[in-house]
Amino acid sequence: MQTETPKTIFLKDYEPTPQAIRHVRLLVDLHPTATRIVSDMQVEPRKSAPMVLHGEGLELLSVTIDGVDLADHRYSHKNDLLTIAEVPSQSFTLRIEQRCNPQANTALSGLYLTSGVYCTQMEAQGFRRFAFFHDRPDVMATYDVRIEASLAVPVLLSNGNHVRSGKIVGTDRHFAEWHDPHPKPSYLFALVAGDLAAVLDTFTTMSGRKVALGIYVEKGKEDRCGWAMESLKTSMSWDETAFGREYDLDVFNIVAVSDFNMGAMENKGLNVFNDKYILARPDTATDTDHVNIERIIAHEYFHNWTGNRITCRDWFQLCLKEGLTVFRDQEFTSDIRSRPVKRIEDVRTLRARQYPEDQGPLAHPVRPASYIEINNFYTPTVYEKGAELCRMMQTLIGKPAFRKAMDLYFDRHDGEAATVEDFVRCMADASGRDFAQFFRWYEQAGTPVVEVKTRYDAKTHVFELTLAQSTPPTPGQADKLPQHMPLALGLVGPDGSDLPLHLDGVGALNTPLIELTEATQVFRFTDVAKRPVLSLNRGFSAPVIIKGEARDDDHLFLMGHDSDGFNRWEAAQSLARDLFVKAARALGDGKPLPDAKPFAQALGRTLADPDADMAFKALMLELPSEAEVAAALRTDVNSDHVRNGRMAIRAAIARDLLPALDGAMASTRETTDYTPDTQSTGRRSLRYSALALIAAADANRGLALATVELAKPHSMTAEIGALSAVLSNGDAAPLLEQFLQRHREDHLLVDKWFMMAAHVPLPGAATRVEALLQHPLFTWTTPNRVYALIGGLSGNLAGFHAEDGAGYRVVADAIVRLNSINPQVASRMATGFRSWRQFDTARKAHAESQMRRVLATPNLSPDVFEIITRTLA
Ligand code: 0A1
Ligand code: ZN
Repeated sequence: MQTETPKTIFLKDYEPTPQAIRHVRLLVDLHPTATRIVSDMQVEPRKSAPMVLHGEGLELLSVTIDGVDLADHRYSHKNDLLTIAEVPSQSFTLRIEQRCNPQANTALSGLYLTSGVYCTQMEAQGFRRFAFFHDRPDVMATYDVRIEASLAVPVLLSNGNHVRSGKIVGTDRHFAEWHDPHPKPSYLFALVAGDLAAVLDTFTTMSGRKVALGIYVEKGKEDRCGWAMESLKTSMSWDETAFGREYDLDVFNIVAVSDFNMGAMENKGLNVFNDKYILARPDTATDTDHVNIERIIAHEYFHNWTGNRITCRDWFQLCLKEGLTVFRDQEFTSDIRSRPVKRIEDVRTLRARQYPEDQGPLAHPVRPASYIEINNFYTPTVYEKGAELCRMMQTLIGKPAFRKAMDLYFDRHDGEAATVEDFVRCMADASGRDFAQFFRWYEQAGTPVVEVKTRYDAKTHVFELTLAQSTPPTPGQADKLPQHMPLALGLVGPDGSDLPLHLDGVGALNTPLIELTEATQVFRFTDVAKRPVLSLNRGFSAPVIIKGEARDDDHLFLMGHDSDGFNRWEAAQSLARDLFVKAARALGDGKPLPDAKPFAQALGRTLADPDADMAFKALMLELPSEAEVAAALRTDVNSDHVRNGRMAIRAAIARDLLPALDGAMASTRETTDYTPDTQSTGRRSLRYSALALIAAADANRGLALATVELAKPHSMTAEIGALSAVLSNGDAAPLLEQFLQRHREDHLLVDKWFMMAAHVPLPGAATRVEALLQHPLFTWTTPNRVYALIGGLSGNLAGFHAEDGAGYRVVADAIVRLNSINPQVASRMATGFRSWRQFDTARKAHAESQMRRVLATPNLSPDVFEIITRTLA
């Protein structure tokens, strides 16, 4: 049982530290179990007050001020704080000597050892597990670092520019020194040391400076770094063109490690990556992996300006760097790949990850007002919804003004720890627009709902659009104020073309956009010659839920005719979601399933459309997920009905489409060598979406086709595509086993195997996962493996939400186990419970009792405590 309730931190309590730390000199003497760190800090008092430094799990060896050792009574060390009661009133040097144990660090926060490599992860609050410090983002210092290590650890890296290295005479040790001239917060500090291979390259910046690029990986993996290196160079030149941002050090290094809690980390000049987002070869990584690598390399690189040069004043401002950097990486992918496809994919991610958060017990504003454990706030809301807010501001002021606002932001705040207010003020100042109401998006949680009513008067040719917005209550926020929403729209005429937009009181709309600011607002369009079909929220211009009166035939019409590709896809999604919802209800009520024929026919027309590209067709074939269907049902959900209903409708659609699907398979045969370009990626995604539907229509044919693909796979995309297509077929088990035997030496492919095994949509998933926990290749200390197997189970709707509660029990057991190994991983697994209240009474009771069991665990981490208490509240 939790002995003390962990402390809540509030945004309103922000205060700067009484002392600034301007420069840090570090000596890091590496040893697997006892690394000694001597830090010399140049301290500048701001006012007279004790100096209280963070420090967690550290052995304190000595404290010195200006060369004088402090006697014990002049400082106290308790509750992870080091308090020096009296410090000089003028600038002074504080030297602290401390020790930590990298080998024992399974939490992977601070300095840890992974496969013989020393590695740090300091965000958000890992630096305090390495050295006593004002471990918060508004304390920015320049750093000089000297690393000493055994000669068996040849590569010694830190942030900034390399100064010198050499042997330490008379020992079997050596050193390297690094200097980072850019002031940075402690969370951006990094150190890596190990016997690593380097892949080197260079990049010349727009002003002609040559930057040395290095990717460091486990020896033998050098041939898997080409794509990451190419992506890095593409990112560097894109940021110059799109945002005028140039790189600012002589070196840019990336290290790939296999034990990492998150995807990657933007440490200044020394990014550290989960190796799943670096290593790629056509036969080891799928198209999705390639695109993710490109995207995440870009994301971390873009942080150099949005996050590093301008950082966050406090952790409540996390979206300032994360939302903005996601927005920037989304724009990057849109520019170098396909903008419409990227938009659809981003909205799918938002709906799959952020909407369930925003509509459940873990809902929080993009800028939260309080937290217990900041690591719990690296969420889809902060990242993905945060990016949507940047996008809406760009939509409201237009691209040129947005670029001006960004330039102003970089000019005004370079070298500072800024706030969301600072950022939005730049938007307002550069555009002359008022963002006061818009700011509510940062402070109000929940997904707004916009109810649509339309009326067409054939006599006056007026089309009247009434929009009513509301945001449901979320934890701690019962009442919501209206938001400021940009809504792109079109009125589609009977021939499928967009009609001109004349808005009453405004005139012709140059940009097809309206702004909803009131709770209810009426927009009257004049000179509308024929009854149009409304296409609202084009391009998903606002992250809301549109509830309309639109009829199925309007959706079918838009699916075939909307000039906005996003809304063609959206219309198809709505129709399919509706069918799945009706099917789940029908199974509950013992009624016949709805007729999917009209939808299947419309989908057939899309497949036959010579103007639609293959990636778009593939997206049209990806029907809404079980989780989306459960969310649409809202309460009393029976996950078996959701799965079975969806499967039955999908099979019916697929049967109607069989000739078209065969055609898609025939036209997407692999003929050339693998390249991860947009066209080839689109072709392969169509191929494996088609194969999955063929398998849904005819299990044996699907299995036969997959077997052929797998006999001599063309690429990892083909292997994973073929295997995923037949997972629901019990007879596919040998194919899955064959995949493991082929790839058991490759840890990233073993992760894929665990994930697929957890996703098998057949009854008994929890029991199978429980058995796999005993598999010789399963390990609790590697986050990727846990995310694959345990995360895989919570992503398996009917498996996790099984009626007998077995799914909840297996995940709860895992959380308890992980709590003492790695609290961040444990709490991420705990978020799997976030939608528990949507389910029926029996399931809810099981979920609740498992969460209560977790809550009663001795020494429960604040991470898990916070997630479970909020989920149960
Ligand atoms: N800032 C990184 C993600 C990251 C966040 C937290 C971490 O440890 C708790 C690690 C990495 C990014 O946005 O890529
Ligand atoms: Zn980030």
